[in-house]
Amino acid sequence: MLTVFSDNHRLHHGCELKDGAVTPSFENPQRADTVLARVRSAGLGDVIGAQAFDRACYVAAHSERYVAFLENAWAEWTATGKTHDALPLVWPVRDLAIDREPGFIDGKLGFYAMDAGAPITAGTWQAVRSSADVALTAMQRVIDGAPSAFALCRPPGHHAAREYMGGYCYLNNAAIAAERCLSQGAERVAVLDVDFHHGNGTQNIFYDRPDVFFASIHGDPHVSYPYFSGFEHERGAGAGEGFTLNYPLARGTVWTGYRQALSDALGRIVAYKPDFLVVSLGVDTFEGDPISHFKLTSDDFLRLGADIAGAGIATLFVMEGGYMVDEIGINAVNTLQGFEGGR
Ligand code: SP5
Ligand code: ZN
Repeated sequence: MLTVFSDNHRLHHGCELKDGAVTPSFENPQRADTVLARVRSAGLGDVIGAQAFDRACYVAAHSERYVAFLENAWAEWTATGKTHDALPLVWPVRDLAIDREPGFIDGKLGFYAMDAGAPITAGTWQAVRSSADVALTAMQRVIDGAPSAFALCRPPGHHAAREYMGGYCYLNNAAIAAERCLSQGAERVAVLDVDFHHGNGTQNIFYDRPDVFFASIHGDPHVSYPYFSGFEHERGAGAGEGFTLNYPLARGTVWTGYRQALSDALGRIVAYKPDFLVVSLGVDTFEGDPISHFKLTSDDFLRLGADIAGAGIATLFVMEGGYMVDEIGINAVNTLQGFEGGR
């Protein structure tokens, strides 16, 4: 399987607000480098760089003003004299005004963020757009006829919605790839999100549409981040009703329980008859993950890949979360090799 990767990911490294303190982010450059090293040592296949895609490809999944915010945020932040990472500090919840974009960076950060886990740093925008370009480059290979490809994206994307960042995510790489399929002539695309955390951003972008089917298997938001989306009753709206599917699972879930949800989701995806499948591949479902609560083993990721292959759909894998740096490469590549063995 071909891997697409960009060194530009290293330009993004920052902090997060965690347990009441600003600390170095779990989402660090070592993650992608560890996965790349495993891709090479396991002999998964060729590794190529990303092509640059037009900004319009990002705006397909996000609003124009949000993309403009991401482009300009660091300049606006440093214009106030600061040199450290930018994080939001106030959010427009419930009855507060969401009908106008603030005119000052502090307000914009809260307006365009769901949490204080997505810092804006000097290199963030360049890394973020390269990450989207990695997804687009790999997606194009699949559109052009490859049975599968791996987009080794960093930063990840699935928490990023049409108009907000959060959870280490800025541009939604999986959603941007799905939009690319549609603009290149596909009629239907399915997104399967297997990251431990609910893919709220992807759900947000496609919630009212029938042309992208979204299924997510994740920690029950009653007790797991992102807390405010991913419940079973969220099934899409309007023309999109029935085209979003959520499988919230209990803390401590092991492969047998996980596989029941996976089989159901894959059955629904096959019935939808998509032209392409995009897998948001988070490996933070691993038993050793420091911020998540499922109990999959490294061998289970081989089974995950094989089950996905059973759907028989041309598939793009997009790297999302996974924070146990020692194992993240093994678990990601096991999924991809399990897929290849299961075809
Ligand atoms: C892409 C992705 O996986 N984003 C995840 C963002 C999660 N951010 C907040 C996690 C909070 C977990 N707190 C658990 C503390 C364990 N000591
Ligand atoms: Zn995650």
